[in-house]
Amino acid sequence: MSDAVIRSKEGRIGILTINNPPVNALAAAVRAGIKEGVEAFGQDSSVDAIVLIGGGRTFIAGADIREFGKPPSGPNLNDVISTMENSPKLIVAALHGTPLGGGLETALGAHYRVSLPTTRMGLPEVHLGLLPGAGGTQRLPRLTGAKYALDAMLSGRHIPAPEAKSKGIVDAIVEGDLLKGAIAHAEMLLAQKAPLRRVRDLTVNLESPDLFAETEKSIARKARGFKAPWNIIKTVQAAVELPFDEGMKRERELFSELLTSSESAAQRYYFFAEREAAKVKDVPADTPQREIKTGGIIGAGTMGGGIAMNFANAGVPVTLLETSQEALDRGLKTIRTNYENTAKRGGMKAEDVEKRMALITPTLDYNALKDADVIIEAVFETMEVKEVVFKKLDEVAKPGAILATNTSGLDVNQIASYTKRPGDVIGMHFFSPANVMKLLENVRGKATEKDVIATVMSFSKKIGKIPVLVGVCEGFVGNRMLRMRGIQSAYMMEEGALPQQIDKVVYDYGFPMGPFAMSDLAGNDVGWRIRQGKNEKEKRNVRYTGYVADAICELGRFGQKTGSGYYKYNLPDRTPIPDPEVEKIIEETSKKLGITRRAISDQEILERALYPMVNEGAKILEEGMAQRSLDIDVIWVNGYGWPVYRGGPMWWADNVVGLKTIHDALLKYRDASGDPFWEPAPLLKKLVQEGKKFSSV
Ligand code: TC6
Repeated sequence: MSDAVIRSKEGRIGILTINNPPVNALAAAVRAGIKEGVEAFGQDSSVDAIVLIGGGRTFIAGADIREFGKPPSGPNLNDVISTMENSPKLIVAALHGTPLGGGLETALGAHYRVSLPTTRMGLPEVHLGLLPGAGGTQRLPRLTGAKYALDAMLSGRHIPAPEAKSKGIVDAIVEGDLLKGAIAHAEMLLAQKAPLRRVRDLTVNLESPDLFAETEKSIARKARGFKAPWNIIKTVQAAVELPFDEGMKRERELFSELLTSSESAAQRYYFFAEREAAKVKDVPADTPQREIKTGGIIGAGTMGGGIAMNFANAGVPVTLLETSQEALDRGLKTIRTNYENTAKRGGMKAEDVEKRMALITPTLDYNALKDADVIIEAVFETMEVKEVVFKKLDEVAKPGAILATNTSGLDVNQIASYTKRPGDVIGMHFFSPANVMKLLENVRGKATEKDVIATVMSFSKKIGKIPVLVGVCEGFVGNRMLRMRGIQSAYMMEEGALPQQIDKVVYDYGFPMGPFAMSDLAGNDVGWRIRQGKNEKEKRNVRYTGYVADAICELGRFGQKTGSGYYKYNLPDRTPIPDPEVEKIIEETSKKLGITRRAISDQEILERALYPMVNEGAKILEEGMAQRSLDIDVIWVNGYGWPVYRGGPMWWADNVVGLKTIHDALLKYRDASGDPFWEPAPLLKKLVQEGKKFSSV
């Protein structure tokens, strides 16, 4: 008997308690323990029924994701579940915490299920590029009908217990002690001589004959590039059309197809990458943290307002400072409108709008920040302004307060030097819109104290962000790499490609949009104004990428907001429409630069757009600006829409393209152009020579 599943008895009820912290994942020992336990109690004449329950914080939260792709060992989960379903003793699964994936599938193998009111269950395999491969696709539709099951599996969402009860996924909700409740439920069923109800014996209700065609149509956009959603639809179709055992066979085939796909490998990698990114190598998990009970934000513009919403959403009171009443009123009005719109869409309760607004205290007085535990500056992006703000903060903030800058590009060390407490200063680079975007690049300065880092990383999670720690360098990690794509996109346009061709290649790769559509969305005037600030000498010193962009801006084509940019727009429709006028501007620019335009293949576009980003990622890694290659991937997937089924730039380079291919392509472009831009990063060269991957660094 293994320790992973503990057997005990309470009267005539046999109890199997799963004991595999932290989340009772279905490791081989757990599978074996359940199977053996069910068999043993099955033959034990002193046992009339069995309760299966999780020890610790949750019932089984799924298969052990780390075991996927490794040679199988121990009984397979389907055997375990069949053993339960065919047990001569009645089995009740007692669910608390998050019974997910294989966990819920195991519970569906029990004859009955009870849960706590707080339990949240689901089949989230779709997020790992998989489908529920232990009968979930066949059993859930038998309990809930095809339509509901399909939605649950395609969304992967966590279903709250009351909803699960109303759909027949659980039979009863018990208050108080779950084990006691489950035992009482089992005894009641025994007293009623309730049948051993096997979910496999139920029939599936198909609500509409068009369900599958309609579902395929409705997910087409969101599921673009992913494999799992399409296979999930096929499995539910099999549940409707085939007998149970054949449906199970079909599920297995479609599951195996996903398990061996690079999409699922990428998504499984990413699951752990996101969790790993929150950990800092030289800041141990037990580093004491500073307490954050209240916050302060300087600047009620788009950024500051969005950041304030994060605090309020997490229930942390925050003081919002502006320099004029007008700006303050404007900022608060935007926040209120955002909340009201969310409430209208059903994203929050109407009464919560006031509750959240009440957590935000507006002020024009720096002294109002004196009690704040963390203060985030989100003011205009010039060093002069930051200097004034941080000197002032140094005067008013209480000792030990964390002083953060939301700068997206200025030197955090210099900002810290304006205070007498540089150890308390850190960068918190939110992405716009800050109330929506999950990524948070936390920027560690030379002097930033470890407890400040530990506090900010965990506070980031508290306010719903996915934090990644980066170092001080121009553009930090995300924007520094993005620049590489921007440079090559501009050159390719001058050499012969049109915005729509480049955008299509990037979109087809899996990004939500290409670089030019993105620029039109963000506003082309932002970069233009920065370029105008540079003098001619500066322009000549760097390789200038703004010739077409400048010409476009000079015509007032600032992007979507002006109805035209690299594309035309028939507002309010935001679909980009290729514009012959832009084509003319581009052709004239090429002529002026003495470039003979040529056809550029889609493959060249892809390589020139993405390989330089990987090369820059290598430099970032080598300089220690990111801790690990996975941190870079998390930044790109969360902040810039790199398709998660490609794992992020570094995983894609490591596992799909191969570092040698990228290295050789960089040399090819370097030799063809004579441009040192293409020189492979020393780390990339070294890894290629040693036959290693970025993930080994
Ligand atoms: C499946 O079941 C397929 C079946 C088909 C069979 C043929 N495996 O997220 P947290 C670790 S697919 C291994 O920080 P939370 C996690 O890495 C699976 N490890 O905590 C972390 O480790 P660390 C379907 C796992 O409270 C620690 O546990 N199931 C697994 O915020 C704590 O995790 C899922 O997709 C796992 N399955 O959230 C569920 N799960 O401390 C995936 C977690 O060393 N899991 N770990 O960093 C989750 O959604 C969440 O972890 C949670 C807990 C809601 C269970």
